[in-house]
Amino acid sequence: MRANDGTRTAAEVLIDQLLIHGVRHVFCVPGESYIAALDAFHDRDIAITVCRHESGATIMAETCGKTTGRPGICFVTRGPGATNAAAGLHIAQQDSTPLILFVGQIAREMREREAFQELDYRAVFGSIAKWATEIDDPMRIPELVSRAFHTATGGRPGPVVIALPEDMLVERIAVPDAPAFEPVETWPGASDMARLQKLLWAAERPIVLLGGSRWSQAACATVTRFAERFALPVATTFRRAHLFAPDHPCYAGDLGIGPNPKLLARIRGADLIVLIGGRLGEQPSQAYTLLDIPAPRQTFVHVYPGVEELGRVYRPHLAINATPTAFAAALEGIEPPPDVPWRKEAAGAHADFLAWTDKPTAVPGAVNLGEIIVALREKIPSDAVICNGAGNFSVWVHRYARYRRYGTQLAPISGSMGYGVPAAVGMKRLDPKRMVIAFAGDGDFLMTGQEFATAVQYELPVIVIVVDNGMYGTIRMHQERHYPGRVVATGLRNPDFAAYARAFGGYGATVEKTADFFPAFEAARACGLPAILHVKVDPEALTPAMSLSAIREKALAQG
Ligand SMILES: Cc1ncc(C[n+]2csc(CCOP(=O)(O)OP(=O)(O)O)c2C)c(N)n1
Ligand SMILES: [Mg+2]
Repeated sequence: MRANDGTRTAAEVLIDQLLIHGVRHVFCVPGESYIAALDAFHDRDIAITVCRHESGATIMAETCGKTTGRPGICFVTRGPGATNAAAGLHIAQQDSTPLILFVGQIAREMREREAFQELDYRAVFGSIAKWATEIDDPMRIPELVSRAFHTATGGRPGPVVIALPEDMLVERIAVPDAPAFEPVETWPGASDMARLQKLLWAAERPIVLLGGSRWSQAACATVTRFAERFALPVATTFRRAHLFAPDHPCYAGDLGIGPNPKLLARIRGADLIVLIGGRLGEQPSQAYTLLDIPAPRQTFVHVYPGVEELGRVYRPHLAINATPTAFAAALEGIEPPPDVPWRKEAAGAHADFLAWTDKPTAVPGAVNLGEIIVALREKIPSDAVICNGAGNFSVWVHRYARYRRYGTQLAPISGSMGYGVPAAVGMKRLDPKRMVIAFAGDGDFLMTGQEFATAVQYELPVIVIVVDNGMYGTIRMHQERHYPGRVVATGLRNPDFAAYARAFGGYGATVEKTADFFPAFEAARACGLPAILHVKVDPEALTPAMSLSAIREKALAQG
């Protein structure tokens, strides 16, 4: 509140800037270092979600950024709060998600003495954040917060860190607010689009790859129209499957971990690749083996919102510095050749995708995760959000789940375990009407599973499916491949996850065979509580294609 003399505390000025920039949700773990900022939330119309760990809080904020395209906001305390938050910051960096992390900081007069929990945030987060700063002069809060919103969302989005000295936050100041920010769109030039049309007219086997952030429902719809008009096969890159409808006859599949070999062959055999929005990092590029570096054999068109990425690894024949949203709109202005020579390619690519994903493979044990996920397709609404963390269980999720709309997939491009539960909680907090499901491994779940308490606290009925194989399966798989039979530090002795759910005040059920899954799922859905379904899978079922023993035997046979 402004006093009669027109002053507010610096903390109030700060929170007013958030309101002006459109913030409606904030995620935090409280700390005495920013108690004045917490107080300023008291009379302001922003929903605060108090979390159990800063990694959960930053992941929830990251989810907010991923879903809305506007910075997710997180507040944590100095030192240990900030280092705990590093998990979410790194995800925001690798996933190109706008995020602003506010960190309480020691009082200005104590700096450089290594006061209690003192850290130099510029130094600590300098290589993770797009920008890390500290606000010394409260009069500059409107300027620096405005810059943070522009920096987090501009070009390739990412995280910004702002440290707030606690004595600065309580100063009283009279300062005008900044105007609301708008994310900056970068538009392709007319000559870019003319060159793209020319390349398409000269192509025989083109393919489109979609990835990255800065998309929207409208941009996805426009790219779909483009694919239809040009009869182009369209694949999505690692954990960005929600950018193109899986049932569409142009959809060629997911270029992630363990992709369809036919999709890889199709990309290798293409003569024109149009990559829109993505970076083609280590996972989609199959450890940088898919395209030649620096000069791909195929004609390579790269459309990307951040200019520094264009030519960083792959030298494009045509580089277009544009946001996917702006580029998609410009696609309406180009025309397909009179007779599309590759017309049959899209249908073939889609048939390959269906053959790869329609029916689950057989796996050892009484639970077939593939069968569960395939059956789930028809049981959940088309706008249901499917979240997951990292681990081999996610290979089934990415292969068999159907992400039917933009924004229905929340998964860490960074491969950060522990993502699924806080992502689901953050998403449900943002949009309580949507069904939100999280898949987690047994290892993955316990990295951030305590945020289940946050789901209970805010009455958010997410459904968490814990896929328990009693091990850090991915690492065991690598062990069996490289050091067959030599098992070190990958076994896990797990709790009863259903009882864990009940202890928190949620719903819990154990699933020991495939047929038991749906009754448990329906009961979870009906009870209206946050739920955990503890799905016990056979450790032999290590991948959809190969059992644990088969991986070991193959490695032993190869010597
Ligand atoms: C935060 C984090 N720590 C460690 C890893 C390395 N890592 C990748 S997958 C994995 C095992 C995952 O185990 P689990 O969640 O049980 O899934 P599973 O592979 O068994 O299906 C580990 C340890 C990681 N990706 N992220
Ligand atoms: Mg596991």
